[in-house]
Amino acid sequence: MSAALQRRDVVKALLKDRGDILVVAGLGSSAWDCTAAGDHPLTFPLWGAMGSACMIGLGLALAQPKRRVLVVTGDGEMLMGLGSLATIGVQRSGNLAVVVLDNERYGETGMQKTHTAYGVDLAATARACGFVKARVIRKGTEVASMRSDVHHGRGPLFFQVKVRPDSPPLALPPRAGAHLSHRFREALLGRSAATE
Ligand SMILES: Cc1ncc(C[n+]2csc(CCOP(=O)(O)OP(=O)(O)O)c2C)c(N)n1
Repeated sequence: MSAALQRRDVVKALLKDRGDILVVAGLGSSAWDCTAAGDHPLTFPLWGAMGSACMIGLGLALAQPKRRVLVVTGDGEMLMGLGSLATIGVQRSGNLAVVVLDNERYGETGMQKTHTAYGVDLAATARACGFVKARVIRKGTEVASMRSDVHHGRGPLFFQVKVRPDSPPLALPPRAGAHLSHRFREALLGRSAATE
């Protein structure tokens, strides 16, 4: 395990000056990381639905082609929805980026090793599925160009960021699903459209 990056630093850098980008946060640690960077109405954190972060992101990207969409999720969550990479590759959504915070563990449930700890290469999988760029990020010096790609580059983009298997303090987003989806719709569509 050669991970040197700290997950909170990576997510904070990704979401700095985030503009109007739409963010889907995978369940557990990735959602806490996004909240620690600043709770935001245009962040939709999953409290469950393991394996569906990328598909929610793809749905948003297709429905909102003028907006950029970022999925921030864990390697366990990504592994559970691996087939979504093939669908994104087929759809070729230019406005979609996926960032996997790869601690090689199922952090929330006791730090059991995931398949990436045994060599499964998520970036290579994304590349084989047709993502236009798919890279493993290991160094702090690579984070700025990843951020630039996420905010400005043509997708679909995939970054597998090797992070330390640590557990920073909890930073919980609002819990109620109805509230989260309503505030997201209102921030995206405006008050009247959101209630239609
Ligand atoms: C379908 C389903 N299976 C199992 C769980 C239990 N669970 C919640 S979080 C989690 C681990 C998530 O691991 P990962 O995505 O790698 O996140 P991290 O290590 O960053 O916490 C698991 C297994 C769940 N919520 N849903």
